[in-house]
Amino acid sequence: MPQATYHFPRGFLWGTATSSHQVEGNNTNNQWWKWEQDGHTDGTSGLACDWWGGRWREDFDRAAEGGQNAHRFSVEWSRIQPTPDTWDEDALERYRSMLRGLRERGITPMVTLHHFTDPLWFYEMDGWEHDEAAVMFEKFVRKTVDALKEYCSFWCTINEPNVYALSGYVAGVFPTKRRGLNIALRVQANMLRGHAAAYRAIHEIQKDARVGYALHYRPMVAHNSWSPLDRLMRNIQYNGINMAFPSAISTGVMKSPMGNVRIPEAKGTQDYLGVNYYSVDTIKFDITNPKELFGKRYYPDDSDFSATKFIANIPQGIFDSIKWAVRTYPDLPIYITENGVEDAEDKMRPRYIAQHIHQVWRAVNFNFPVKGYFYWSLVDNFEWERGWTQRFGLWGLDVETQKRIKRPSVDLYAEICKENGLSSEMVQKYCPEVFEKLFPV
Ligand code: IFM
Repeated sequence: MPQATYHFPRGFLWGTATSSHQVEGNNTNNQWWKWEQDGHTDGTSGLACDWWGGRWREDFDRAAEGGQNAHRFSVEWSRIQPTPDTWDEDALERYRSMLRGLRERGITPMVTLHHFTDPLWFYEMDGWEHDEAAVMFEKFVRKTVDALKEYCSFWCTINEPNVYALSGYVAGVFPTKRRGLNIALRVQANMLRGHAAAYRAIHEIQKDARVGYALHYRPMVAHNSWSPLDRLMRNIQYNGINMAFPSAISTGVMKSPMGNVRIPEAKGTQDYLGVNYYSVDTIKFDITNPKELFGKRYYPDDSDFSATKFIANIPQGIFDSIKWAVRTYPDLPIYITENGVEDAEDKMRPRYIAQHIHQVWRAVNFNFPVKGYFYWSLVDNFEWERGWTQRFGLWGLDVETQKRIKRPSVDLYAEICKENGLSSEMVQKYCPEVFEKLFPV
């Protein structure tokens, strides 16, 4: 049996990612809380992981003991700016303690400034549809970055703007008052303006800041590669889902199948690209699905499915995503800002982690500038419209008692982080079923 270790370059960041609403608890002043109370989600966030009550300390201990040297978390706009004209200095102080807490544990923080949640006052003003949305966001960003800059210089302006816009204004599963493709387009355009304004504001405040955003990137293949209709649908879906932000940051024009929007100020506004990768979609022409522009996205029946079939384990997709990023932005540092799987019983997670990290290693060995990997997530957290039905944590969470439950993946990921690599022994121990794939003779 071959013995080997796939090592990563010195200084590689190994971390986990979380977001405020999903872990803090009692985020009563944002639009998601209202959406939950109005019955749109599978359960409510409630106390979540009780980070606002102080349990971030024990979870950061877990991250540090697990050898992680980075953590990505988000700050909650609705806590920091509870009304348009007030700031909550205590909330900012709380985030400062969390950042200090990470630093004291030897963990480099990446702070996300917008991760799906908006203050209720902003939502009531129609949120990102509003003409002044970017200006309002920039005001919040300036205040927050100024308050936190002592402890953080690694910023992610907006998480998955494509998912935010499409899950809300097209699919209707995220909070919105209205729906429509034209509104989704407007919302993404305003988010881009907000991102660009934030990028410049952060650099004004902090010269050495590294600023980017996190793109949910979905590689896609046509159901039948010989079918012109499947290929057409694949291209429409691919461009509609993936390309709004990347096109505008490359050229200053946001391209989408629904139309192009000139946003010249967005050009060049990233110091790194954050890639959130989970799976690959297959696309087929479907005359009965006008809502998704006549395309149907699915996973093939013989996929290696996660517990609720939300994710198909397709490790090659993370390599392809990185390759796409390198071709689109040569030389730009890339961080895998999210990658993970929902798996309450931890049956698939060990192989999902090992296989994806193996593909990241392949990318690094092509000299692609991948600088870090953040597993989603450190501990089970509130999974938006799917509530608590999906468990992405390395650590499990008993929502009733707040007890953390150790899963085997905790130890696997800790061994990877501490070794700065993935070894044949680890794979043999935690996921022998993929040993021959990862270490062929
Ligand atoms: O939990 C989410 C996260 O908030 C954004 N990216 C995908 C994750 C898993 O669904």
